[in-house]
Amino acid sequence: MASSPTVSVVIPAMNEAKNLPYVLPLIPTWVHEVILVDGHSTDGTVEVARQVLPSIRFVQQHGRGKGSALRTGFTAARGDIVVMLDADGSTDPGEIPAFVSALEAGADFVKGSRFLKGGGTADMPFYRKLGNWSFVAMVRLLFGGGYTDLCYGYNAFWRRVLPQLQLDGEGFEIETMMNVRALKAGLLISEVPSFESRRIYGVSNLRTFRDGMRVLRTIFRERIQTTPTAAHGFGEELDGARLAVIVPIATSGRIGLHVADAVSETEGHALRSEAIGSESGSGHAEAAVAR
Ligand SMILES: Nc1nc2c(ncn2[C@@H]2O[C@H](COP(=O)(O)OP(=O)(O)OP(=O)(O)O)[C@@H](O)[C@H]2O)c(=O)[nH]1
Ligand SMILES: [Mg+2]
Repeated sequence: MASSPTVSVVIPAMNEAKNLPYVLPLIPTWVHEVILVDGHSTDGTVEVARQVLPSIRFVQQHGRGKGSALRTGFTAARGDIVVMLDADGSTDPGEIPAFVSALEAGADFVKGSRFLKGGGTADMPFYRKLGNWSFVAMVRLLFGGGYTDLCYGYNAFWRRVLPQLQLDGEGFEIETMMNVRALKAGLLISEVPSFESRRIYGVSNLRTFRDGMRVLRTIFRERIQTTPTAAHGFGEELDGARLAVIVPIATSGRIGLHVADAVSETEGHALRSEAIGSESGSGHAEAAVAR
């Protein structure tokens, strides 16, 4: 029997000392390594993290911004699978098995969606929802794929696909860049429902207008630029971009995956699903692909 893939969890953190004690203990113990990318914190983030999770690895980010931090963490990661997690309590480590199962079920790249049935958010004022919805619509129009969410920091992927993403973003546009480049590279992408909680303590580092403009510029730049490492020629595959729709369900105490027609709460958009694998009951997963 093939051994289980190893999993690296990458956490960008800038002054999150008060939040980490609520986040780190929830990370499943089978995770191979947890990497905290410190953004020059001055509140004891590193000391608290070491106290709460002695096995944690630290890396000092190169450059500034969440994008730079994540890229530093990805370079340091050694696992087969990389999962991105926020340090502020917004993303639930309890959802990690759903992301990993979707990758094991055949996806190359898995993105959390707050707008799939079963997902949600308590951390998005109306104006941010409006911005995100506009960007989602733009990405659908320009790149296909049928995403239901875009500017959300809960993603996971096989580390082997990193070279195809060629990430170079520095700030909060990094998630948009990953999501769009995954489409451009012709990766098999899954969305899993995810719930975003409010950050527990502290204030957001995101500035809505400034960072919204960075996202907008990224979308347009990605439309104009070709990605040299794309698995398929840019343009020809965009309409047929493969989006898997996978909904986690509990199967006799284990996380399983169940094929479902996903309905975006935002637009009532139904994605056609078609089973590509079915080994539930053996602890494996099923995946559905909308083409
Ligand atoms: N290392 C590092 N981490 C960062 C940087 N900017 C943000 N982060 C971390 O990235 C994660 C997300 O950033 P937030 O400031 O919570 O942004 P947000 O989630 O869009 O905003 P809220 O919804 O208000 O929480 C958190 O864990 C931050 O600590 C940075 O420049 N360096
Ligand atoms: Mg946050």
